[in-house]
Amino acid sequence: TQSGLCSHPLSSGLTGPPSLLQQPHFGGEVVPHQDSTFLHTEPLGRLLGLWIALEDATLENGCLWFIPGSHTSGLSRRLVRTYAGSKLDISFLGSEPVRDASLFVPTPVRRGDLILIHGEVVHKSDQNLSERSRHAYTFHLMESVDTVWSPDNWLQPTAELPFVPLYK
Ligand SMILES: O=C(O)CCC(=O)C(=O)O
Repeated sequence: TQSGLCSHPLSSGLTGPPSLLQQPHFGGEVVPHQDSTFLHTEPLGRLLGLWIALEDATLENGCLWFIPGSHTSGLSRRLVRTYAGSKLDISFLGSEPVRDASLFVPTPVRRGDLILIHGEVVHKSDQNLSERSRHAYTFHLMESVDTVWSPDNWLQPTAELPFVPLYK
């Protein structure tokens, strides 16, 4: 098998570092989502997120929350490229259902811990209202054998920024 590396939809831009910061007091929440909404593959099930805590992530400073088993319920929506004439834009196909808040299970971790995120599992993080920052480093792997990286994904590999094969 072969895996490829791609950057993260929630990172600070196409070329920005895939580091996620929840700043103290006003770190923004990350609303419930599935990563395959942003990084779609055909078939699904080929995407794995790696989320490495650079600082302790707690209930107070914005740890991740997951709905157990939600990776088996399909994909709610997709973010796709759209064109108005030659102008490139993005829009959602489908919509994120309102999720029962009681289904989410918190995943507090210590600095250095790694969380593996299935591409279809529903997850979120709450606003950081604490005194402590919460840095994480995240990126995604795709199993590339017999997988199509959807051509209408917002993120496309280029000659300058290709997806890096990890092994052959
Ligand atoms: O770090 C966060 O607060 C959210 C991260 C996330 O949703 C992701 O890595 O898919």
